[in-house]
Amino acid sequence: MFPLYLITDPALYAAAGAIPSNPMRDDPQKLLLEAVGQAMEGGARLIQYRDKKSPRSKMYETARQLRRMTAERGAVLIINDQIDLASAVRADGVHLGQDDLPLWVARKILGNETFVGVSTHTLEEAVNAESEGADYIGFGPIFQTKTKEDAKSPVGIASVTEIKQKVRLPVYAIGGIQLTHLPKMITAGADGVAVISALGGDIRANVAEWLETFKRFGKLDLDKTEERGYPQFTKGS
Ligand code: TZP
Ligand code: MG
Repeated sequence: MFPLYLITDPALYAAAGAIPSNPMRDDPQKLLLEAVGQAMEGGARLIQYRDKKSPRSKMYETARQLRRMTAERGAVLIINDQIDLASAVRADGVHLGQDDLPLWVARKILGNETFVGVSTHTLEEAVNAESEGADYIGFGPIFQTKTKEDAKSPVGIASVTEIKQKVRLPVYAIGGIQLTHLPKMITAGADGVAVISALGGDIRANVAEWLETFKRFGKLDLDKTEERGYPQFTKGS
């Protein structure tokens, strides 16, 4: 799977929203779509739509737009929490927390061709996610994060290695991750990182820089990826 997993929390586009002359300033949905557009221009191809506050009717419209934009770029769209929304917009996947509907329900509704990811905080949760048939896990928070209100205590980088010794699923490290952490994250065994705030600001340039770093560490062959039309997104690869 693609090593950079971008999540659309407001912390991603806070900088754009703070510019008084920005005409989109008071419209979070527009800021979000603009941010994702810039991210994809920078090379992002794995996007999670995460929105904890908007009414579901608004979310549906935003998710539809994201589906259109991601499809145009051959990017993967994952919907956070909401299985029905993922189904409604034909997203590529859904991401479930420990308190969301059980994984088997997502499978029943979305089928086997749709990605189902699970947030995990412990080895036990990671092992369970694998045995229940998850396609990947998010694991963290690795470091302290201000982005998630109810974030649990940081687990540290070493726990990524522990998880990778016991679980074969792709592991996305999440929580407080900065560009400078990438080499250590990769060495620890993370298959990728899920990031919000550290990609904010000049999102296009930041994404491009993160991807270059992945490339340098052998985690992404941008040329080949482009040529092959992102085959790593097929399930089971
Ligand atoms: N889940 C665990 S930590 C986190 C989520 C959604 C927030 C990650 O955001 P940031 O800004 O990259 O720390
Ligand atoms: Mg969740």
